[in-house]
Amino acid sequence: MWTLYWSVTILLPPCLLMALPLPLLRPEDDRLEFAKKYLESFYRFKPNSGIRQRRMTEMDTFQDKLKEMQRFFGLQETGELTSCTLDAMRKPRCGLSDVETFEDTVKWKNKHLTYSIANSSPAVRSSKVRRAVKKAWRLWSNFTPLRFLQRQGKEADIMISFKTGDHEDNFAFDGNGGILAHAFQPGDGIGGDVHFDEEERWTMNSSGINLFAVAAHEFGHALGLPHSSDPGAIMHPAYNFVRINEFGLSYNDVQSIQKMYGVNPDVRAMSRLRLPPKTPEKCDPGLSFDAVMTMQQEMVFFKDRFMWRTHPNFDQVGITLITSLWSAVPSNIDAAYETSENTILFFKVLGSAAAGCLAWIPKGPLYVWVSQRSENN
Ligand SMILES: [Ca+2]
Ligand SMILES: [Ca+2]
Ligand SMILES: [Zn+2]
Ligand SMILES: [Zn+2]
Repeated sequence: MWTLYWSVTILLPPCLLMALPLPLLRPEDDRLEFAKKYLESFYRFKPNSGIRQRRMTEMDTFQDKLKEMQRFFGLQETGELTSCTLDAMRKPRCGLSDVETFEDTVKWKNKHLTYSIANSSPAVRSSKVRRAVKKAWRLWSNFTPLRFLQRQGKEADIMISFKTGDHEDNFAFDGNGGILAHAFQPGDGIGGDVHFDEEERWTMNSSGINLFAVAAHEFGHALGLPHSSDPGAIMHPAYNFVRINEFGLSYNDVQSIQKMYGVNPDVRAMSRLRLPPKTPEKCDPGLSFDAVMTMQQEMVFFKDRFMWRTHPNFDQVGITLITSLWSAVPSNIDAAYETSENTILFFKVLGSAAAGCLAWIPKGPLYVWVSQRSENN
């Protein structure tokens, strides 16, 4: 089946080669099968199916690919299928590969691009889709000379649509969860087009899958950007939308898009924008931390919405979002502490703006967020 699909994709123009058919991830797959399919889909892992003698080689490659994935997601590069790794793999995400190289030259020649919204999903009204799409384009036009104009009908550079299952682009959707959307690099025809999985629970808030957040990411691909391993970037492949007031292009996104298209010539508009947040770097001599705690054998360092986890057995320290482990914990915490009952307390000084929490206890001048440490975290 894999070979058959290959024979189809090689007929496509080079800009579409990223749209390789993906093996569908299914919840009933066992852990190893699931991980193999994930790495096949997003890290170009090629299993040697059915050849027992090659099993060792396959597992070596599997381990290498697993490490590559772990590095990309800021996890400890164990090469083993830890529960953290599986959790990261099970997160809803973009359907494009994380190792696909995008050519800088594959970009739009025009600065004025047109888009058309072909349909809506049963979960959201079309007026809301229009609003989310417009807002997502604005994120990119704010920092670049690109301008986006909505058109009716099929005569547009970027066709936006909701699709289900196999929709004849070799890039089938997988129902609720898993892959949320995909997009094609700039070009003629299907180039630049954006497809959303119609079966997701699309919302305009943080209760399901936020359409604006996914659109913003996919539009980055439609403009020619690849995935970023920076967990703070919109171009990070995993869905991690939590708070709408913190959602915007990161420094990394802005740098990448301006490298391709230049800066917004409207200096006044640019000056009104908030500076895109930079993801902290662990070797920055000016770096300070919001909080530090021990968690079993690990030390966890917190800064803004990010954290680093150090383990005595691993030299490499990756950066991840705090919300990738504790979705309810806000940014810029003031202290964190693991109690003896496997409970972690997060403290934040009262008066700081924070929306949503798992359970908070007003305690004197502090809010305390309580989180249960799950097994193997
Ligand atoms: Ca899906
Ligand atoms: Ca197109
Ligand atoms: Zn993507
Ligand atoms: Zn598609």
